[in-house]
Amino acid sequence: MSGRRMDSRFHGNDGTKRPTTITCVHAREVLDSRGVPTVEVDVTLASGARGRAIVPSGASTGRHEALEFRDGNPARYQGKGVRHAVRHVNEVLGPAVMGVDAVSQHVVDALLLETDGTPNLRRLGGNAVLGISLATAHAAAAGLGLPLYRYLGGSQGREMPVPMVNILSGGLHARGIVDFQDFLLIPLSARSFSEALVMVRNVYHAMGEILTERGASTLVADEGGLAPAVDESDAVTGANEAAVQLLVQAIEKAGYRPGEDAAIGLDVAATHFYHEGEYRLSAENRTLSSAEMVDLLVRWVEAYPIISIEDGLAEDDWSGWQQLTARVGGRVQLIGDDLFVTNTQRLQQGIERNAANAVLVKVNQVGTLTAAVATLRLARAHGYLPVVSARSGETEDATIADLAVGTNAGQIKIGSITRSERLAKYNQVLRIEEELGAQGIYRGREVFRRFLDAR
Ligand code: 2PG
Ligand code: MG
Repeated sequence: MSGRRMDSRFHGNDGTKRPTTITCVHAREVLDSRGVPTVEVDVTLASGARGRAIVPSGASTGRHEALEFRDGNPARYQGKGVRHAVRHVNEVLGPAVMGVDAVSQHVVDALLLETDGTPNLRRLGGNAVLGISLATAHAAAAGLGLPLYRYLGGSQGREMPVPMVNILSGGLHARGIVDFQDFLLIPLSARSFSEALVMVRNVYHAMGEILTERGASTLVADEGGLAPAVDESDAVTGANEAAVQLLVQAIEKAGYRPGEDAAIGLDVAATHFYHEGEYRLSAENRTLSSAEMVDLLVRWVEAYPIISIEDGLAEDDWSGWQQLTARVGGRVQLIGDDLFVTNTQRLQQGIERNAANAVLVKVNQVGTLTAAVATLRLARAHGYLPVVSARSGETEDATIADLAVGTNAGQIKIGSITRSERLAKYNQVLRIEEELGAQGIYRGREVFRRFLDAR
């Protein structure tokens, strides 16, 4: 081991064993909500305190994300095993952080990045790196006897996020019935997180009734959203717009005023139907240019109570993003997911080019907690709104609930309100809400004030 590494390892530390010194790092292969292997890591400290984290996994991934290391052996989990990533934790990355003080998250994360040595973590795997990074934070919090949100945010971290919740699912999460991926409910009039969940549940239930009345399926997709075959004949312009109309109906049926009590968010996830410079809407059998895609979204913003659009354009269609931002960025939250991949450099490019005005924060896109928080801070410093997000492949790990509260992110996107890998996070926010009581805050519609005032 190099002298330089020894220095950075004990940075801010006298080299002696503290109660919060990392003494054991152990990974294993477990399964996620799609039955796909993923990495679970346990980090143990000198005091015996332990932290555990399980790494999530996306389906609609961005090209610029940290690499997820998969075994590639077709005889086992169709090549998706993570035994190599587990070995990288147990034999390479774990030893690299052994003896480091777990409360020095940035030191641990810097060592992990340095040990991998590649920009997108392709050598040892973003999944291996992230497992240690998150488990270290859990261990440090446990070692100090603090809840994770408090460890991450101190006494200032106390804002319950507004949930944006998947009601209807399409795209890669629902086998392509509609092209757009998420049709989300954003409760505006709720006064607390728990009240917001009541609204979500009422709308979800109303949607189920509408679909049942129509004889449509109420089966759910990867994130628990309803995934009916939308009847194209219902809509002026096709299946994707029909889904938006259905969501407006469900809001009304639940007794809420669309745009007042609850608004609509979309995750178009456009990267996944962008081929050779064109947007292919296969559910509608048509192809749009970038300018036509922008026109479609602008028209929808005018016709429907949509206040948030994620990945309305593809990950490298910068000029499309700039056009959309120029036209509706004052009125609508425009979130870069595949566009920014939680990466400060990509976000910096977006800031310089006036592309988007919000960023999705997904820890596994970037590989370390430190890097994800840096992106969140950069966003905030430039007036971009951060939205902490789960992946479509999830587990019982609820780290993002604490992350959202601890960083006062203001918004969280977890999927729908069914399926326990989603509820693990919602329920954790409910626990934190209870624990903080009167100290907790919930801004509700205030989060979207600048967009709502401009409409
Ligand atoms: C997204 C996420 C979560 P995935 O696109 O925002 O909805 O999906 O994890 O498949 O990238
Ligand atoms: Mg997305």
